[in-house]
Amino acid sequence: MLKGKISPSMMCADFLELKQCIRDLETAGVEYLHFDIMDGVFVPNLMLCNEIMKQIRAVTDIPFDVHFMITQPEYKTGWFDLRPGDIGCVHYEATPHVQRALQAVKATGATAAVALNPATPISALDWLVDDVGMVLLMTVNPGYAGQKLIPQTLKKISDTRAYLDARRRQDMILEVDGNVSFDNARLMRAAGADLFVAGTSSIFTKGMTVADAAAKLREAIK
Ligand code: S6P
Ligand code: MG
Repeated sequence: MLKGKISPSMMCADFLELKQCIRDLETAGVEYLHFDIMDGVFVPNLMLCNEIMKQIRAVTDIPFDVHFMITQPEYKTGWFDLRPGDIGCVHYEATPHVQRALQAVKATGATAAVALNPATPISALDWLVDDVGMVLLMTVNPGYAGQKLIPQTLKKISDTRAYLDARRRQDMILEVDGNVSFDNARLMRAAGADLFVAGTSSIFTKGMTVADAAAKLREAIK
């Protein structure tokens, strides 16, 4: 099993205190910064953009974990500053040309990854499993922070881990995104997840410092 890692969701950060937030996340030793890119078409919301990523890149060395919730990603991932060490993740449901979109991500040197919505079957990976270094399982329907876990996604995590093990892909990162609370993170870890998107349910919990929340999440995913 890979080490449990944390990828804080930057759309949940306090935008007015972003620089300090990044310092706090660095001190907490988070492994990635998760950027949600939403186009208002694939998901019913608009969020984050390349400009904010550029500004953040200038002040930190933490690698980026970019989650594209956009249609036709095969034409658009190239607009973003993806680099070796980063992860670029496109949705299986967003295009009939998901393989081409993964190639576009790979061309940047970043790890190519595919995301599955809660209702998308694991068999969607059948002809992609050799093309990706990470699978992202949505544990809520994409579009918003602050939603409740879709309970059957817990079984989907363990089924996906078994699916990957059967294909000797123990090296595949299995990321989970959506209501990764301290309690849910523990269950997700037990089910086989190893990269945890941390939003309003954990690292950005109101009334808690990032340091305390990160330590509590670390404990849950060890
Ligand atoms: C949702 C998006 C996520 C959220 C994150 C929020 O479409 O992909 O990355 O930002 O899940 O976390 P939480 O703890 O508020 O559910
Ligand atoms: Mg996300």
